[in-house]
Amino acid sequence: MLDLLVRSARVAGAADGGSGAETVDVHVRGETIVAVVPSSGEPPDAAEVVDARGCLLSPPFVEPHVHLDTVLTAGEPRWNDSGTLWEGIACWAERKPMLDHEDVVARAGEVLRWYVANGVLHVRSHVDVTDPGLVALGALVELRERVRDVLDLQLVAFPQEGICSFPRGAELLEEAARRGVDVVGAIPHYEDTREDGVRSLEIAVDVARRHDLLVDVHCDEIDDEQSRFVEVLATHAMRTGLRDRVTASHTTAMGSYNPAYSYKLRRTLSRSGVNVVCNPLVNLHLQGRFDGYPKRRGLTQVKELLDAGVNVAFGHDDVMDPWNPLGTADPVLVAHVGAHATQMMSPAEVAQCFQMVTDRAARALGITGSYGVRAGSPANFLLLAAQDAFDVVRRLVRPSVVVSRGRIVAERDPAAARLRWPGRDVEDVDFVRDRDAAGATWRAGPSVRSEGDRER
Ligand code: 17E
Ligand code: FE2
Repeated sequence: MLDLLVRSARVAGAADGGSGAETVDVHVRGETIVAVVPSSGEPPDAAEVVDARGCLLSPPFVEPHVHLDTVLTAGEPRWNDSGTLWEGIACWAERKPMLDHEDVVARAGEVLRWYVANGVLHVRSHVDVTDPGLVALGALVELRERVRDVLDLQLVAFPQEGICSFPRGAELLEEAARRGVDVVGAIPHYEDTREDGVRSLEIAVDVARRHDLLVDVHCDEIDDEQSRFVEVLATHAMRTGLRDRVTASHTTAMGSYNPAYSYKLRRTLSRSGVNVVCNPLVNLHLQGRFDGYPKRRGLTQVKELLDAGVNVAFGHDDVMDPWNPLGTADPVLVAHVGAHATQMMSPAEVAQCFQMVTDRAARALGITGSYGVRAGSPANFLLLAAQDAFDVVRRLVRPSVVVSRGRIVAERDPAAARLRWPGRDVEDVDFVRDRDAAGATWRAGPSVRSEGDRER
């Protein structure tokens, strides 16, 4: 007897592109996938049965970069009128003294519920440690435990106002490492001098090595073509052997580097093994704010980095805070906007954008060992009423069913628009472009049946 049986799902990224008629069944016992088998044949009994009706089966979405301590504070105590990173940091510095434990737990907990509803089961959150009381850190360390039965939360000790340029910055970073963060951060482009920026990276890498932690640096998030700390970080990653345990986040100055230096830097990055995280929603909005026209896009070189063999992921960065007043914690929107913003628009590139909020983001977090839909893995997966990854990104398809640790933790009905064209019958419009007859089943979305339950 299984605890959960998923029938007739199509596998994302299968050889047929996830659009063929071959379907699989997923067998779940407890919190673990015990088998993934072709749908032909009589399935075992199960306490709960989901008929996927040909929906796409995918591992969960992964959020590689968000600031949970700042979510839902937009406008408190004032709005970021200029829209710059700098005014955002100033607004946050005014909000920070008002933080208390319950305030942070409530706001971050709310947004984590949004993430789960959107199919995200792995989150890396930065948390500002340039606070003598480390209030947000205490709250998020507690929340990490409270949510563990549904999602994995990684915490980054993020020195928002600098390591060398903030009073006792290095001590606070060390204290955060002792209190149990997973990752150490830095912000070299914000330090007062270039030398302080270089020194801050030495300090962060040293803390990470001594405490056996990962590294994720807000690196060169500025439109200054002379901000060149990524090469320093990548070289540390190479020489210390930390390699893919290191992530360079934002790296927006790469959008302003000249071609000769860009070429050199991409070579350094690909040799170093570091991951790069691009946050298209937020950096499209924050960067270029000091430009007239022509105005820079202010994003890192996503397409070129991928071509150079660098692992790149897409993050959301902010949800309703001083750096982004909008946001619903939605990785599908991030992939959709990311495709436009980085000109990743061929069919293969759009599918790659889906990878950047799933597999590639999992790689950046260093969780590939337990990530993926296969026998022996934790039973964490999604059903998407879509033809394939391209279709998810194009039509902004959100998961119909979210399974975490073998339990259904979120459901949603596939939305349909109803057209009442004069002189015609009323018809549903789902924006699907017909490619195969098999589409008819997945368009209806999955149906869920529990023992003693009626069909929904
Ligand atoms: N802090 C920072 O330095 N950069 C950002 N993009 C955010 C916070 C959101
Ligand atoms: Fe960030």
